[in-house]
Amino acid sequence: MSKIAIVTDSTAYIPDEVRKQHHIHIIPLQVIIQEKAYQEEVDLTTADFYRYMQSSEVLPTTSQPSVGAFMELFEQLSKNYEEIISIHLSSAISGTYQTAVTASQSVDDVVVHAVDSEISCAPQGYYSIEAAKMAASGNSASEILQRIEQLKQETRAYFVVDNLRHLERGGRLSGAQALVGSLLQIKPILHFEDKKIVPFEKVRTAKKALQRVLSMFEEDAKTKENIRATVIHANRREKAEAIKNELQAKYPHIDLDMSYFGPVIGTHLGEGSLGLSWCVLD
Ligand code: MYR
Repeated sequence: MSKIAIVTDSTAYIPDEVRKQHHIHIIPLQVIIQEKAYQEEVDLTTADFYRYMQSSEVLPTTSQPSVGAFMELFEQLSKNYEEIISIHLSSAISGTYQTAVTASQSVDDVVVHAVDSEISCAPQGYYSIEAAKMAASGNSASEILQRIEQLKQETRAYFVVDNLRHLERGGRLSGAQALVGSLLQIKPILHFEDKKIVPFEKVRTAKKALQRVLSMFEEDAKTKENIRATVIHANRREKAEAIKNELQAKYPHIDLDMSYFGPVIGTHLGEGSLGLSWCVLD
C-alpha cells in the first residue's frame, strides 16, 4: 500500500468503480432541500436530485463538508498512511478547500497537503486519479503536487448553462455585470479564471455557444497528439453521448470520456447544462 492517501470531494464525480480501483477517498458535500441536508451521492442520488428539481418550486442550496468530517477522515487515514493529498473544488466557489486546510492543522500523525484544484468536476477527478496512480507508483508528495500544478496549466474547461438564474441565485458567477440586462437573452460560455467562474464569451443561442466550445476544442484536437477530454452534462445524457460519439469519430486518437454534474454542482448550474473539458498532455 502507498504511503500517500488521495482524498477528493464528491464534486469530482468519480465513478465508484474508478474510485475503488485507485483507492481514492471521497468527502461528500451536501445539498439542502427544505432544511434537510443530504450528502450527495451517499443519501441523494443524482437521478433523484434532478427529479426533485423538475417537480419542486423550492430550490435547494449547498454546503461544504464540516471541519469535523474532514478531521474524522484524516484521523482514520492516519492509521494507514503517512501523508494525505486532499484535492478540492475551487476555493473561490466553495469553502471546502479552506475547511480542509483548517482540519489539516488539527490532526497529528499525518501530513496533509490540501490542494485547491481551481476548478471542479471532471478535471478535479482527473487530477485525483493521476495523483492516485502516481502515489501507487511510489512517487513522493512533492512530485504529485508538482504534477497537479502542471495539469492545471494544461486544462481547458468551458460550460454552457440552460438558464443563468441558478448561478446568479447561488452567487457563484463573477463578472456578471458584463451580462446585465441580457441575462435571459444570451447563453454565455463560462469558464474558470483565477479560480472564479466568469463569462468567456456572450453568445445568442445555446447551439452557437456549443459550436464555439467545440471549435475551440477542435483547434487543439487537430494539432495536438495527446489529449484527454470529457463531455459533462447535467441530466442530458443523450446529448452528451451524441457529442462524445461525434468527436470520437472525428478524432479517434483522443481519449474521450463522459461525466456529469451531480447534485451539488447541478444546484448551481441547473439541469440541461453542458460542459467540455480537456487536458493537452505533454
Ligand atoms: C458549496 O456550497 O460549498 C458548494 C458550492 C459549489 C458551487 C458550484 C458552482 C458551479 C461550478 C461549475 C463547475 C464546472 C466545471 C467544469
